Amino acid sequence: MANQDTIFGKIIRREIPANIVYEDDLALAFKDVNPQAPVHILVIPKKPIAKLADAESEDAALLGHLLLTAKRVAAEAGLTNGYRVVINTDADGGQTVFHLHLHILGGRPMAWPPG
Ligand code: DGP
Repeated sequence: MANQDTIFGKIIRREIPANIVYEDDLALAFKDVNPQAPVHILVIPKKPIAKLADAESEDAALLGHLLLTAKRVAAEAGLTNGYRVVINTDADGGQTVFHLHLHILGGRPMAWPPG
């Protein structure tokens, strides 16, 4: 599973379009095609880690970079009143695309607990 291609791999390679808001050597951020909040952006590693449960110790710096990228992207999106960062992991987590991604959700108050 870890190295299987997904729709997000195609977005990284520009094989399908996406509304990209940030990119560097390690990460890409783009607007979710099915937004669940006024701001809904996905942050993904370029490395094709399928899910959080597949991350290894060697990915520690990359995982930190993804969180800092989420912070940066949220600030650039103007989310000064806060936001939520979500990682859905595997079947019970509700993951549908098996390329690790962080959801940044903002622009409205978030409910708790999530569904
Ligand atoms: P998850 O359930 O955590 O695996 O969320 C996957 C998200 O990916 C979901 O919110 C919809 C989004 N998504 C799926 N396909 C595409 C696509 O082709 N383009 C974009 N921008 N987002 C997509």
